Amino acid sequence: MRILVGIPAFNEGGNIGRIIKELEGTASGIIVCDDCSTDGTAKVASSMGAEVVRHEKNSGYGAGIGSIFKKAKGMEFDVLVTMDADGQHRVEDVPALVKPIEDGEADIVIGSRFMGKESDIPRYRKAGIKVLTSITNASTGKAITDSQSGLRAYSRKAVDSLAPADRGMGVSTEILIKASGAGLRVTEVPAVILYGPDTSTSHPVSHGVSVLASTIKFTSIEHPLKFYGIPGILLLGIGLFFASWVISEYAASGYLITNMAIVGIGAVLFGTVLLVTSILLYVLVSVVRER
Ligand SMILES: Nc1nc2c(ncn2[C@@H]2O[C@H](COP(=O)(O)OP(=O)(O)O)[C@@H](O)[C@H]2O)c(=O)[nH]1
Ligand SMILES: [Mg+2]
Repeated sequence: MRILVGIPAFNEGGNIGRIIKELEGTASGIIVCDDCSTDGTAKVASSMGAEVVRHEKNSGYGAGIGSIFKKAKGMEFDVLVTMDADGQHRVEDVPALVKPIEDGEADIVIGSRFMGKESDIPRYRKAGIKVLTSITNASTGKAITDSQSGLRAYSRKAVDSLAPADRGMGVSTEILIKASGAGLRVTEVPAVILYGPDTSTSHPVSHGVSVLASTIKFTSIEHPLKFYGIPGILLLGIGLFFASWVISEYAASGYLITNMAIVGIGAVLFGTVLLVTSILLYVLVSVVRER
């Protein structure tokens, strides 16, 4: 098994050297995506033999994962493992992470911090990750425990069939939504994720909001008919109900209930907009996919 390790890194000059050293004997190759660091991250990584992909300007974690996938596509490997550069992920968890792919049982393996192994997660982060994971599961129809873990293994097939586009932390969810659409098999293994003083670059609230926004975006692209069409039909039904009620009241008593009429017309209009959106988006996505 050739294990290629991809590490997105932003100002991790103090950590990256140790991680590359620890990967000796486990990784057959290492890609470090240096996202315009100012602290010599790239220098340390390339001096230690890692393949360095450099961004001209800071583009975000997701852009880093995207560049790692792009680079990996042209390289030889059996499994691509992604792990963070800040020391939160342990090299000793890698063998168990790649095993389901080695055994031909999965295309994507997530190292989950919620499967029994002790991770000392701050309570607000735990709550946030659980909410984001539930929303991801609602979108994919799967029962994953940790949709936000960056410690993952991807089969060659998964890397070849995915092109992550989200530039921020939403990329973890994006990949799971796209994987579900592409019929890739996703599984999880327990992993320990270490929390220390310098293990986060973004504020947890803005982090959560940005992941939520991209989850909505990618769900709507993946399932436009369900996402816009079902609410559209419901609103259209509600609107027609109110409209027919207003009309029959008017016929019976000659009195026009303006409030109800406004609600009815509003719901019909909004429902129609959603329905048209769902169909247009569905056609658009189908055309783009065929290309
Ligand atoms: N490419 C890239 N990587 C980043 C950026 N910000 C953070 N990272 C890396 O992504 C990983 C996870 O980031 P971190 O802020 O620790 O996320 P958290 O642990 O989920 O809060 C670390 O390896 C960081 O070095 C960025 O702007 N661009
Ligand atoms: Mg971190």
